[in-house]
Amino acid sequence: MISMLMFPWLNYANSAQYQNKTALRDDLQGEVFTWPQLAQRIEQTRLSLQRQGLSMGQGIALCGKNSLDLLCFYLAGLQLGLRVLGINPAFPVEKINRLCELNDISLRIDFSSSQYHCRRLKNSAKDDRTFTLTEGYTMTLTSGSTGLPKAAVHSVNAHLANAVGVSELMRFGANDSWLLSLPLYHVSGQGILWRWLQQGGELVLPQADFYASVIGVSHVSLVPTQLQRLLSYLAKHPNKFVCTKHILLGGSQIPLELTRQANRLGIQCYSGYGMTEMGSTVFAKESDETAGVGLPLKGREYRLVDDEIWLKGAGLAEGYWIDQKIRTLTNKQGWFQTKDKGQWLNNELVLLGRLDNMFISGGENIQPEEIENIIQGYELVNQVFILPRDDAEFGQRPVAMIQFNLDADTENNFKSAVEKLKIWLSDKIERFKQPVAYFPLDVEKARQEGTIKISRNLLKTELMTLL
Ligand code: 4YB
Repeated sequence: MISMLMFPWLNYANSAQYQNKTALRDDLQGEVFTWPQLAQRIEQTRLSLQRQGLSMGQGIALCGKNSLDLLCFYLAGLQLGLRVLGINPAFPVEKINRLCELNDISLRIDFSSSQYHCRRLKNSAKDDRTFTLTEGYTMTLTSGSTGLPKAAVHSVNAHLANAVGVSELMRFGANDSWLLSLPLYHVSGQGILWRWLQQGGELVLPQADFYASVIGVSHVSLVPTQLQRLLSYLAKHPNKFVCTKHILLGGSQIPLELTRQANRLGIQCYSGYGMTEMGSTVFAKESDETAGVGLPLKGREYRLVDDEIWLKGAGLAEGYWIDQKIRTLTNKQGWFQTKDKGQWLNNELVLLGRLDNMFISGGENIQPEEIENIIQGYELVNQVFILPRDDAEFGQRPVAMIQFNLDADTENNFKSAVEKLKIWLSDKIERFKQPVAYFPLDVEKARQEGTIKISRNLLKTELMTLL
């Protein structure tokens, strides 16, 4: 029997203090729910899953963008002791089917904006296997660079433990609201949900005009490109009232210029570093004038071993789901090796890039993120990626894919911006690190629908067509 104490929404629904308190505001549908109303809705979903014959240890896949229905299935599934896997609905059907097979999913639920559709999957009919699990788990697909992503398996307690440190740093409490601004099939969306549940605050599902919702809550999580868009939105609507007090950033390098601009508007930004396997944020600080990510949050531990960041503590997954079992993701000493390169500088962690992005040019190591960070400092640059291009003499050489901040992004403008950038860059990094060619980057095209970051592998494929 699973202890009900694990599920905060049941506690709030039964507590006198929370009877009339808003738990959730769905700005898309224009609905508001108190804790008892929300708990009732989750209970109905739990009963419908139970009627479908699902029991402890079995898997369900939720395939859709964020919605109240999807959120209820996520929580009801956990309450029933199921494994709950989120899938990006923009994935090709073949990939979705394969992921359901590999993760032993018995029921797939597809969500559209107004309804959902349940589909029993083949393996479930003869599936009496009990997976010898004793509680519900979330399964979150990692953003593995090649092949099919693995699912990291988290217990409810791991998510709740992760939530504590972030809420503490960002002063998020029962009287605050956090926008569900990132997808629940990604760990960044789940991080928001567990902070909300852990603190008993208010969760807001955004309206169609996303940035109007962003400025209507106290707390928001954004990836850096979304912050950039928020700043353009605010520049276009200077008279709008901005409630937003705290913005958590993460997922990729956070340009200082962005956090400076937001801070000038009275919005406190937080520079965070996290990942799927650790249940979202691990390090974070109030953004300041240095590019680091501060100290580990409460309950997390780190080590730097040969420049690689090793982590453990609050939020660590139980393991990956492989061959019908949870298999550990830590090394022999009990640490998760991140493949992120880091340095301890002036009492904080500074991220230097992914170890697996490094390449060799004429015998010298090139870490693409080092070059990107320097180029990002040039005021006309919106976003830049450095990729290796094969070269007969050097093995590989760096080339840049770049998006400038140009009013009219014509070919001529691009060429002249590159010429100016080359002059600016010439005394900022070693010769062998300077890109040997520049190509325009179309951020919208490069971003796979529904993913929160741009995939370097897709950019490499795109680059091949440009060479
Ligand atoms: C970074 C990085 C950084 C990650 N600089 N590389 O709640 C949050 O923490 C949150 C808030 C806003 C936006 C995103 C988040 C996240 O959860 C992000 C978590 C994430 O990106 N997970 S991931 O598994 O998809 O990728 C993890 C990898 O991303 C890390 O191993 C790093 O390589 C990279 N990364 N934060 C530079 N600040």
